[in-house]
Amino acid sequence: KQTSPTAELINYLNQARLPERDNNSHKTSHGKLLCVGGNAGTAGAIRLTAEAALRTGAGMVKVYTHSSSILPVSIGRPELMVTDTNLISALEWATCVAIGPGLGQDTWSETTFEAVMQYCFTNNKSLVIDADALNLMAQHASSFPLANTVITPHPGEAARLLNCRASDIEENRFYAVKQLARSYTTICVLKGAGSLIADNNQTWVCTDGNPALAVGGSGDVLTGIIAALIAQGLTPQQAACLGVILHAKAGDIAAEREGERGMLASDLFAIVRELVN
Ligand code: NPW
Ligand code: AMP
Ligand code: MG
Repeated sequence: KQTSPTAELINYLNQARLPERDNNSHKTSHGKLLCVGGNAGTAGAIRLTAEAALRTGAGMVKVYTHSSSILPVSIGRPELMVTDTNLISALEWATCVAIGPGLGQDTWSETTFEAVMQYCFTNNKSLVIDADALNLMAQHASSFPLANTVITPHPGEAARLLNCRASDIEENRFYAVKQLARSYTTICVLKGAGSLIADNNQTWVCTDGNPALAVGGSGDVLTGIIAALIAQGLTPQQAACLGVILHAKAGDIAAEREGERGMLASDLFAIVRELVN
């Protein structure tokens, strides 16, 4: 009997399931996640990341965002803590950090990015790097030796990191993901149909997922899922693999129930919640 690539990935993950919840656990037992991003106009991106993290089981989620995004990030989701000040104390508080969704690339973005990268590398804090943080990283690569991190580029972002065209990435996906994992010493998720996950030694492929996921905000949700898994105690490698599967399977269930067209990234939340329980 032939096993599918995703089945192989799930087999590998047998040891990496989310731990049972201790009856005596409390909110901080399940991880404190800081999500950084959401510049003016793209508050929705970091809201999607933060809400996905709550639905994946993170105990507490705080968002550090642009002052103009405080209201759009918090409205209708009072469970989120939201701030535009005291970035360092928020970093000290967190067990894991996710940076990039809606971060933008202006002066505020640069200052925020540099402070987060500096703090996380000095203190070896777990970090998930996505979206505009990857674009900023492409401009600063050598100054930030990565460790304890997951990067989640789509082919456009991967092309910026490897200084080539997105079409080059698409033609050589296995080569590109290995190259990114090696040159940045990190776990790399190369997104797109048939997402790839690589560390320094191995590459996994996820054949679940479908074009329902090809919609704005979908990748921002994936970032929140992976970061919440790290916050709950999985290693970056386990979280990247399990997070990609959860996201893809949630997309498949959403498409099966209501079709591939018209799915919202936020439709994934309730399904992810079913899958993690
Ligand atoms: P083209 O032109 O299609 O051929 P960008 P972004 C190329 C935030 N968001 N998948 C593509 O090529 C994000 O978090 C905010 C995707 C194009 O040139 C970021 O912070 C939302 N792209 C910010 O917006 C919801 C592919 O890459 C370029 C590709 C910008 O992120 C939406 C696009 O990448 C969004 O998440 C592929 N398979 N292959 C919100 N609600 O606030 C090639 N490309 O320019 O980094 O734009 O991904 O939208
Ligand atoms: P982003 O471009 O950052 O919003 O990320 C898009 C997310 O949707 C990634 O997790 C992709 O792997 C996923 N995705 C996009 N298009 C497809 C597709 N055609 N099939 C499967 N997954 C997809
Ligand atoms: Mg994205």
